[in-house]
Amino acid sequence: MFKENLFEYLEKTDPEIMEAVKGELDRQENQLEMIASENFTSKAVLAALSNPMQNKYAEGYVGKRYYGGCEFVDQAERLARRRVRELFGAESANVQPHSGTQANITAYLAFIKPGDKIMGLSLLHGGHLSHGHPVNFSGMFFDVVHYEVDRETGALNYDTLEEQAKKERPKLIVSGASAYSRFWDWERIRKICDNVGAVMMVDIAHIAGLIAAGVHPSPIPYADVVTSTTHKTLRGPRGGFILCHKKDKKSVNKMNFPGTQGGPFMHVIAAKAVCFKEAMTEEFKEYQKQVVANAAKLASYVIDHGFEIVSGGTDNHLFLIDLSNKGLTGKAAEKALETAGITVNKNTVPFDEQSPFVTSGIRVGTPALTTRGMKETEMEEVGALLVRVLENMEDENVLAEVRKKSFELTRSFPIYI
Ligand code: DSN
Repeated sequence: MFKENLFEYLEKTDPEIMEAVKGELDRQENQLEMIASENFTSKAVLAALSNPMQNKYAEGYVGKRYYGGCEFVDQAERLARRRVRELFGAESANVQPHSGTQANITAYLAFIKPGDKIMGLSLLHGGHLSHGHPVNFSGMFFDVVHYEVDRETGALNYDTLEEQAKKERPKLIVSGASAYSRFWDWERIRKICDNVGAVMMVDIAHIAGLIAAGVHPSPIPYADVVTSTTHKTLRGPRGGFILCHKKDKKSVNKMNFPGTQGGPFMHVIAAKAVCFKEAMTEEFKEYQKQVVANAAKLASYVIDHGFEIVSGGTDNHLFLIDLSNKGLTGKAAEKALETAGITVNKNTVPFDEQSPFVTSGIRVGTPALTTRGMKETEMEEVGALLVRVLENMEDENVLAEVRKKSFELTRSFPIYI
């Protein structure tokens, strides 16, 4: 299509930016990436992201745009919508949200009004900023009550949730999380929503890939509206989407555009279509099974070596290590691990006594390492490196030695090169 390779062209025209791009590529290739929300897309997704649809304005929807020349972007958006509906078994889909938070803005406002009461999992207990945190639009626009995990088990207690919902009578209950390692009981949440007359909204951003592959229960048969990102376990471009029933399609579409967004990113929508197609394959199902198996293996390794995991284990792609019993902070652990070539993020643990800038925990995820082809054997190696750093955080020689080993491990599992 292009006479020249796009990266070679960028190198010639803007070497300074190309230097940053190469640096990032090397970082991704050479470090053990364990941030639970990150992944490595296929080359097909990357190619779709740099396609000339990026130049096109296409406010509106397929067949009903406010601009001419939309024949081919319509073709891409039609494919993306059809594929994501089929992938999740949903009646209707909107693939225009620029991100998960944008999808959430649209979903709230399509179903409830500013000032209405919502209930969401507290950020400090694994929820998300856009589930009602005071510094976020969701906390500013709505009257928010948060639910929390159980102090004893570190998992949700649905009886407590039901009691709270009966007392608070929210208009909408949002479930889903960014740092929760257990299955969700969607059927029970549906019953709670029905009992109190609340809209059931589910944000599956973290677990979308697992749900698509059938390794996590799907909320689709129960929820009124489901939001997601496309770039976490689903392994697509950065972006969002919304699934809903046919009867709500009009209000969701209207709230997305013109309600909360302008022109859709048509190149990203093309890349989302590529991702949805990839997610329908057997290979993708096997990948997601391996993500979960790897997380379980790694979690049991760190538990066996004396570390505490919130809720005692994991059903999905991530887990939280609670470092408080070791007298360590998440902030210091994140830094030491990065020096040793392992990327994680500090994370609050439920009932954390440290501030969100310091934290008592780290969040560990396996989607990216699994994309590289790593399996249980490598998880033992990664677990050993992780534990060695956490037990010797002040020892620069140990950090250098682990850095060498993590680099060697990455060499056997290249991503793009
Ligand atoms: N930033 C994402 C995560 O890391 O989970 C959530 O938006």
